Amino acid sequence: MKTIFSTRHEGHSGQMELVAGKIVPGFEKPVRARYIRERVDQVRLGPVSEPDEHPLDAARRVHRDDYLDFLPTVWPRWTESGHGGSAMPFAWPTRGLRGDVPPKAIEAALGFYSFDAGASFVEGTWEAIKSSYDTALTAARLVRDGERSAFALCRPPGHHAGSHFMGGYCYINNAAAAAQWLSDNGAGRVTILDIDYHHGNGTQEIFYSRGDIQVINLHADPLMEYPFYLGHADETGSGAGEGANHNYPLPFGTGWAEWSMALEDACARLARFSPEVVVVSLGVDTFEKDPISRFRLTSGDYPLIGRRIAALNRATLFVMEGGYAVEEIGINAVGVLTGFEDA
Ligand code: OKP
Ligand code: ZN
Repeated sequence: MKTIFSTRHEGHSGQMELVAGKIVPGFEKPVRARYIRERVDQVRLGPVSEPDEHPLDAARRVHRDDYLDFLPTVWPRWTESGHGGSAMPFAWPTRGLRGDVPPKAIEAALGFYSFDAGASFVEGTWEAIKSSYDTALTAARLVRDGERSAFALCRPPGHHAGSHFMGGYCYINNAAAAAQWLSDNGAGRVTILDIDYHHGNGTQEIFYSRGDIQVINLHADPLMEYPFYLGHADETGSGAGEGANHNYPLPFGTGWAEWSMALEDACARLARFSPEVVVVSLGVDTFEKDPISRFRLTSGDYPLIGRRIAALNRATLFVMEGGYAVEEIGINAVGVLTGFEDA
């Protein structure tokens, strides 16, 4: 399997995040991608190459223009306003406020285009966002051109980013843009199978009323876990998308026995939809030692996931999402891919 990877993510570093009342260094840090890259070499998964630059056209198919135009302006405007540290929102146009008037002040515009304080900016953030998007699109093209599979080693992740909002370490929704690009370039029906620990609320929002792109999510129950406000079992799509969205909310402590049963049901649903391409939002924060998550998958489980996905027998694009146990992140993420290859 070919891997697409760029070191241009590294400038997105040292950004801060708010955890339980304290501002702390972000869990989503450069070493995550570096360790996965190293593991790809260790197990000789296949060649690793740099992404090509892609225009934002595919991103514009899944995000609003004003949102995409906003992202590269954040850091320059933040510094021009005399601010340092990390650019981070603190006020949101929620119930009872106006959500239709974009504020001019950068501190406020950040809140207008986000749903939480979890997607902050430093100087290198836009370059990292763009390289992550380029990585997804370049790997998508490999699949379009006939590869059975490809690995987009994206950082930052994307699945919490919606049509006009960032959040949860995510800015551009890489998997959504890749799925849309594949669909626009001959793939027809596409399924996004999101196996990250957290619900992919952005991906769900983007495709919720569409019947051509199926979205399936396995994740911690939003009654207890981030992102809290989406990801329930009764969210099945709307209009033309009715029946094309499916959520598997699972309790804290879920291990392989229960998780793999949900995956089995998800795979049956996927097979009934019969997509030409599967885009896997690959998070390995389901791992027992993940510092921010509460599932109990073990390193030995990840190759089994890959094997099950391979049995779907469809062209498959893996797009990296979460995973914060950095010591084992390479073993776990690449374990899915070797499991797929060995099947
Ligand atoms: C991104 B992805 C930690 C707070 C959680 C946001 C988590 C974003 C996860 N105590 N903050 O889905 O892996
Ligand atoms: Zn996650």
